[in-house]
Amino acid sequence: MSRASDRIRREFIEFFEARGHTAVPSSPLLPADDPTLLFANAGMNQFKDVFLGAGTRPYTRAVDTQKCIRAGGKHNDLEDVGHDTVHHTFFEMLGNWSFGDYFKAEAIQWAWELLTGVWGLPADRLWATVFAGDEAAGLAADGEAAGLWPKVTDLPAARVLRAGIKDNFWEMGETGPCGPCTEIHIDLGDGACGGAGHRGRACGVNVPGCGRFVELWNLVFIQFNRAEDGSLSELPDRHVDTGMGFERICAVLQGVTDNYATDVFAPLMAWLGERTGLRYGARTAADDADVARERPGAVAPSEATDVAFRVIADHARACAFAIADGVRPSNEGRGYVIRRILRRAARFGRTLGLHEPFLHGLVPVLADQMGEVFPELADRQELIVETIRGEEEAFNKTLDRGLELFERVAAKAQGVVSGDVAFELYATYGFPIDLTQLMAVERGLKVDMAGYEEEMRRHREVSAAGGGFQAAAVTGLPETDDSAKYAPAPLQAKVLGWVVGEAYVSGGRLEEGAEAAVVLDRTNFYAEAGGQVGDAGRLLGPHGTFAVRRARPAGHCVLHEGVVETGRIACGQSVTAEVSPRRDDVRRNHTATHLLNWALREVLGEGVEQAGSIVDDERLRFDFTCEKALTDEQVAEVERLVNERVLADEPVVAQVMPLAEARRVPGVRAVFGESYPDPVRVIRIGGGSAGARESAEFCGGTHLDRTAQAGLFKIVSEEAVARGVRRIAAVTGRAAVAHVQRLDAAVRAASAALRVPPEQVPERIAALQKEVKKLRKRPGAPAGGGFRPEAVAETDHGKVLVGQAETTDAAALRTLCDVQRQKGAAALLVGGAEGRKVALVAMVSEALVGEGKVRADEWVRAAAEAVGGSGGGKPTLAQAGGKRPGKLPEALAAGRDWIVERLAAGG
Ligand code: ALA
Repeated sequence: MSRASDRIRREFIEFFEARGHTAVPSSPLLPADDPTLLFANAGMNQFKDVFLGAGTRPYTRAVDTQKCIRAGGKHNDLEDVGHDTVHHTFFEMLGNWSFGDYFKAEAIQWAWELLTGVWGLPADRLWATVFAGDEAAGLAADGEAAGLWPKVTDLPAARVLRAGIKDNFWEMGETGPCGPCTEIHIDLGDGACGGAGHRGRACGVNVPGCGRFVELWNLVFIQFNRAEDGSLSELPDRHVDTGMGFERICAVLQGVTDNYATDVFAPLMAWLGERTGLRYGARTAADDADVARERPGAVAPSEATDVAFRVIADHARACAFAIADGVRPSNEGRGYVIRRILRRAARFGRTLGLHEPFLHGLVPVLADQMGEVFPELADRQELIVETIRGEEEAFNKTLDRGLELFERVAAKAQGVVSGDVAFELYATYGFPIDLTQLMAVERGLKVDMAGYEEEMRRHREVSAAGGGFQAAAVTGLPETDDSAKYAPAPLQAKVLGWVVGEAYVSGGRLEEGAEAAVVLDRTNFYAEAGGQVGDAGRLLGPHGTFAVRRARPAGHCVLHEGVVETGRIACGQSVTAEVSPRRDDVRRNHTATHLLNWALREVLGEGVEQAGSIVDDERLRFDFTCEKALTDEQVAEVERLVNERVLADEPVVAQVMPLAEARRVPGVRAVFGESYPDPVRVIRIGGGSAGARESAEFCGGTHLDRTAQAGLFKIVSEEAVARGVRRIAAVTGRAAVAHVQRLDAAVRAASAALRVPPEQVPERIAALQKEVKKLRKRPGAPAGGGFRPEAVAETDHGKVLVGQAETTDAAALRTLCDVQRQKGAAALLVGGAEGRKVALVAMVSEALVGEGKVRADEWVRAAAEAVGGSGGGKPTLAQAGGKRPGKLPEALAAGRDWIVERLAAGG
């Protein structure tokens, strides 16, 4: 009898639970605190610290199913997906672990028992492999495992094969825990590989491309750690780490050779089939004829449509699970992996005749199917749908034109697609390079990758140069010794030359008033990097001074941009380089940024990822992933936590250490996708201070010596910048004092005008508002005459407005919408509260709806949630009611955030 996948998963877990294992949940796909890893790629990731002896768990045996993505890094299956029937970017890995508890004998015996005893796989079709050793690497053969197989199972010694380091020595990545492994393979019989193996080769265990002998389960005996320099060291203990591809074991137990033909994929394939009129795996002549008869002009089933079915189903899962765990499509790091996968899926949609965004439609199917095992899918379904839809819509705008360009080029190409076409597809049409490569391969073409890289490099230089001096275009710049940049004491340096316009000049002099970017042999100025503004200051020469507005890098050269203030500056002169004390304000803000990053995680959880930051002398700005606006309480708590650590006057220590060691600092943060130098600089705040977790970040910036130097930390704003990304702006030190003084002055002025103590200002204003409302209601008062909505965004079609009105009469609210539309507004959200009633009306102009980003009905619903209501209507006009009049301001704020995010997304 064929076993359903849910049952297979459950039986695996229960089997090991019955043998003393604790069932643990999958870790998120975003590996917490492991900057060496792109995505979780094996069950053991979450236990890496235990293997390394750096962490412990309350149990010594564990079992789980782990969400994995292998689409980059050491383990990357992206290119194979779709073209065969056994690879996935996203998959589940079933695993059992021993942490210094049982070892090889039990691991082997139990695996055998589950496969043959519980699941009834025929013993005579199973094979095992063990590690044959590797002399060059100084690794001995695993004679122990070889001897155990025939002893603890009924597998004859003749079916225990030896294999080398590539197949039987498992490593998680370039570094980390590793060890020899023993694998279990199954012989699926002649038919599974067309009887002849792959490319004319005989079938066999570990023969690449052979579909007859399939690896089922990998039992790894973790004994070593691989260091950054490639060396292996023995771990303090010996552990077991096993991994079995869930989709593959489902295929075997369901009697199919195609993972995509199991019930794991069936709901997705069915949905796609319904949507396209095609059927997965139905490439028979009869089917072809049927489709052609029923749907003239329809795509006919073919090898290509089957590939497309597989790619889309796989990619939909990868995107949905990654987004559920906090990844947002972007142009960097993990976000770009997901964007690439999503765009590939969109393109394969065309193969099935899908021209409208469709991928998001698979999310509810998936959530329905797997939401019980992975509740995050069900809980975040709406966000996943919206994120995918936004991405699809954006790419859809350029996809067809890109495909046309490619077709035109491919038709004429002589074996190669040129680098500039690949670059144009990337830069103008949003085609990830791997997608272009894939399309080229399908046509028997290659992409000129060197040419593409060259275009890319040129483009980067031009855009990096940005405003100011076109430094990137300047050649012949000398290197600057910037080793004194963290010690801002005045420094003696020599003027080597300067950049004026696009030329580097290394002789002569600059007269008073001349603008230039001076180059010194050495400098104590911090050149703009990592979001931190470059230093300002002065260069004092024997015959004049040069005012430095800011220091910027140009490769290994530091440019001191500014103007000759007095006298003149000459090449070869010795000058005293003085950094402006402005740097102290920058340091305050930078250290506070690290504390903020730490506090956000304390308050919002580990899912918070840094999404950008800017630090200068006036303020700090920190972007991070978060689905919802922070509540006032959360903002206050973050502020309080940061100030606590300021008051604790903790030391801030900069440590330069080998990259491998730095990655092991507990809780260390790094921005993924960024490449870090080795050795790397780590900023650690408050290590060992009572109760507080250490903040540790890879960072090259300038920091305080102790946290108390930051002074007061005050959050100024919290807002949305893009879908799923929030921004906090904050001030410290002098700026914080000035900010508080401004607020204080405003409250005092209000208090004086209202003639009440400051604490009573809000109350007094509420009373006045009530009074005004009463007056307005008197006969003769103009209806809505005082309605002044706030402009919250500007679009090509006019302003987007949000405002509160003095009525809950829907007709009156609609009239307000009409009036604003006639005045040229593109959208208006208006709400009113009276007694126990709340009403909201949203209007979006036809033209803005046409852009596909916002609809009035969605808008009004997003707002109405806060007042405990819901509503509906048309894309251009919709209304909602609610039960909590006191929450109207919150509803309007939610409406504002919603539309600002929507308009910002997918651009
Ligand atoms: N960690 C081993 C693997 O991923 C079990 O194959």
